Amino acid sequence: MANEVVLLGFWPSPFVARVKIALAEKGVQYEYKEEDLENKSSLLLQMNPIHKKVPVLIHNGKPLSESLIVVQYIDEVWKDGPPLLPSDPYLRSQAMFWADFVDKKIYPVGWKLWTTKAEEQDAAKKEFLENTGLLEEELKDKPFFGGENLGFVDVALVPIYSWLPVYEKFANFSLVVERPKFIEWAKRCMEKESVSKSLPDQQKLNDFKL
Ligand code: GS8
Repeated sequence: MANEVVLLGFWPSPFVARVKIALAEKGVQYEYKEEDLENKSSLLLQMNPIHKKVPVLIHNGKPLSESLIVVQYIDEVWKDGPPLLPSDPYLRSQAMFWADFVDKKIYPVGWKLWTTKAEEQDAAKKEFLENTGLLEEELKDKPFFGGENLGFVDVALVPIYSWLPVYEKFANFSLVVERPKFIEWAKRCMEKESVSKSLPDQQKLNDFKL
């Protein structure tokens, strides 16, 4: 079966970056289409009529959305590449737990660091440090959340790295100082071409305005 793969994306999106990393890890060729979220294409509206958000992966004409679900699908379809999720059911459930934690407790709190002020921002900063601390504990002494290799949780989390200078600037703190292990892990991920080529440029994001 021919593999026709199209990705609808938006360059600053960490959720789109997840899908790009997974496709790069598996060596999948695809066509990338940048969306204007102020003026969504009819293709996006047709392919993701429920949420109308990117990323959307279109595989042989069939659409998939919600980045973690898309990454899981890529892992299951392109079995030849390195696995992202463990095959053991318990370890698999734990990877999904932590990816869900990242969705609920990291990105939304990061968003608040950028978009709120005063007490609300201080509370977000405290929460962000607590939650990245929990992730450091979960990482333990492993190089990656996936163990020796990049895994599902790494793919879910590492796009936050591009946004850190924005968070640090707006909320006035330093993660290198507060969470050195987290930064070391992110830099380790960035040494992989599948990651560095998929993440939005930090400087470009720093200049980006909502
Ligand atoms: C989130 C996607 C999302 O927020 C996922 O794929 O994991 N849970 C989803 N996409 C944003 C761009 S990134 O901030 C989006 O498409 N927004 C358009 C809109 O809200 O209209």
